[in-house]
Amino acid sequence: MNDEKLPILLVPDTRLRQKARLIAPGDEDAVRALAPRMLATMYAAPGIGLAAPQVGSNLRLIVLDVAGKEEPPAPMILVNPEITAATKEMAIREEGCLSLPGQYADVERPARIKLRWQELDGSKREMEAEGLLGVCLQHEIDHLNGVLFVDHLSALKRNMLLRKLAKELKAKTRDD
Ligand code: K2U
Ligand code: ZN
Repeated sequence: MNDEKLPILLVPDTRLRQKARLIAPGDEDAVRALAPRMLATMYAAPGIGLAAPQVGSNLRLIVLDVAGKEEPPAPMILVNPEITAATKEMAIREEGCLSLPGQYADVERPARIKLRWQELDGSKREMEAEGLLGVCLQHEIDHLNGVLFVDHLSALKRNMLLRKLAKELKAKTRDD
């Protein structure tokens, strides 16, 4: 029950463009019910990250697991994650998004970030992140602010990618 998968919203669903709200005292039960389901949804996609808005929740909650296939799973649940610092140095990596299936593009982001968040029990945590973890965290926190990876592309590239996605989703619904 608790780890029943959830449907992942696809662009252009407007709920992907809303700013999620801070998790506050009283949200504990909702978060404890949602987090395992987000992890189950992420692993089934498969993905290495997922943000609550992608499953229709406006809570500032993200889950991720960047452990490789050979390593044991290392799931993380981050409540109210916040980037507190970012290097001027940038890094480019090809990104995808479970809400824009089949679309990929190179995205430039700060190479290293400082992050703070809360655990489910409310304890405050801080860490530095770079590489795939750093990109995944920035990608997921973007989702909490209604920002998608295509927003970091030139207008030309963004429009090409969104047109291609719309065409593919239309063809898919026609085939279904
Ligand atoms: O938020 C999401 O849509 C899940 C994203 C997270 C992500 C995007 C780009 C770079 C890192 C993480 C992905 O769809 S998860 C799929 C994936 C798997 C391995 C490497 C990159 C992306
Ligand atoms: Zn995404």
